[in-house]
Amino acid sequence: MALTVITPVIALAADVIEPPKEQSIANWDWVAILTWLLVLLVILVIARAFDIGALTEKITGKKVISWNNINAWVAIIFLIAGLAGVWYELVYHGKYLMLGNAASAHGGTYDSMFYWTFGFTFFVFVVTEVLLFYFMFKYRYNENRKAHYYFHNNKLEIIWTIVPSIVLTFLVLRGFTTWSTITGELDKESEEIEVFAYQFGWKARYAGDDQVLGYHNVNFISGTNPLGIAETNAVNELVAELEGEIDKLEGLQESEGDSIKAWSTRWDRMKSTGLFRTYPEDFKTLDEKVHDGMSGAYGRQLEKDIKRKKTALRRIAEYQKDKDFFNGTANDDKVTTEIVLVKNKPYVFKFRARDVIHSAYMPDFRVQMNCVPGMPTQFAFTPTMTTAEAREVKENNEYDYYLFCNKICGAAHYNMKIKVTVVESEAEYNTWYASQAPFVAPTTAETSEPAVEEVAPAADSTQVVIDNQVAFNK
Ligand SMILES: [Cu+2]
Repeated sequence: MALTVITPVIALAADVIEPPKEQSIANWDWVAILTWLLVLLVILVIARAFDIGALTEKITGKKVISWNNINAWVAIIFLIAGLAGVWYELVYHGKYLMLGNAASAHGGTYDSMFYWTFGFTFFVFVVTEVLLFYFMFKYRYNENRKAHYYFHNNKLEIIWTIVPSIVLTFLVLRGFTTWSTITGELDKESEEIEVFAYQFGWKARYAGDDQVLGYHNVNFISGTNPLGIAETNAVNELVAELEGEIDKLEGLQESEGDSIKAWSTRWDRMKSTGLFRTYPEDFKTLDEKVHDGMSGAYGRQLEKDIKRKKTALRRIAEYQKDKDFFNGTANDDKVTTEIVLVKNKPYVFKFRARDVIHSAYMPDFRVQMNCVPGMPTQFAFTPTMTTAEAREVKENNEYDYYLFCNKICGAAHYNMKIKVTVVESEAEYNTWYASQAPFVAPTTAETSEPAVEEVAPAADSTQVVIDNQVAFNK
């Protein structure tokens, strides 16, 4: 009886976790449907039996249904059904809980810690559940038995305080030592890779031939320099851009009165000619402009924007004074949209975030670290399994390692990932690495002859633009 109920319930639970493929009537699972109908029938028969029992009680005045016994047996059925559900979940969905073979040097210790914790808690879970339901069954109401009032027992108190304390101390100490080993002393050979999180994506930065990651600052972030790298040209470009924007905003500020007057005139015209009915959207926008202009909100916004941009300029200027900050180490850095690692080589990932807290999560390597704006974090590890080996183990030719975001950081959080590839040899890595462009293209002196010719006309045309600009300004 119990199994008839459990099987469809478990099947349903499995469907919720793994929705079945679309079905047509032809491939409906008739066995499942019949099982459900049978369950329904059994429930109806039981309900009917209770009705009859209640009626008999009424007529004869004798007790027919013992609710205490029924509740006691329901407890046992619940226990069996629950444990069967746990067993089913472990067998059929356990693979979603387990992460598969660890692909990093520290992964084994990490996993063993997980198994110990899971083993202990699972054992306690089963024992307490069995006792809970068994006692419900055994000590159900019995009119021939008097309840025993049991107030306190020091021995029991001591046992159930000390035993969990010892177990928890063991688990916590083990966690602490493991974490200390994983995050402890850095391998001197470790290669640094910066991982930059933003809504919604990741970028990686390799240190370049000089093996040194250049400085960075949040104030340097621009369209062409998303990581805010301290590189002279990029920052100068940003300064010019900001100055241009300030000029434009100040221009708008100067003509503020004229603008408001022009908007009002247009507003009046649209209203009087009835055009506001033909173009309701345009009129709505215009109406808002007039409103903001009259109330002073427009002027205040301009002032605020100018102030913000000037603050940015001032901050950048502070950093520009520090020559060491722009020491050129950033020039050969490579910003990539993929991470490539060499097997058995130690790495240290330096995490940064631009906007909100993200979390870098590489399940295969058993790595997770928060990426906090303004607070650099790091995680060092050594990959021990190449992507090709992982594909073999998982029997999946398309399997890839990924670094995911594991902190719900906004609407497109689910899509925030960057591919991580582990290659066997340094040579394979070098091929990929050479294909990635450095932040600053090598100067003409470093490149071959034809490149110089290509660059030359560009310089001329820039000069033409500047000449025109000068002529225009005159
Ligand atoms: Cu995120």
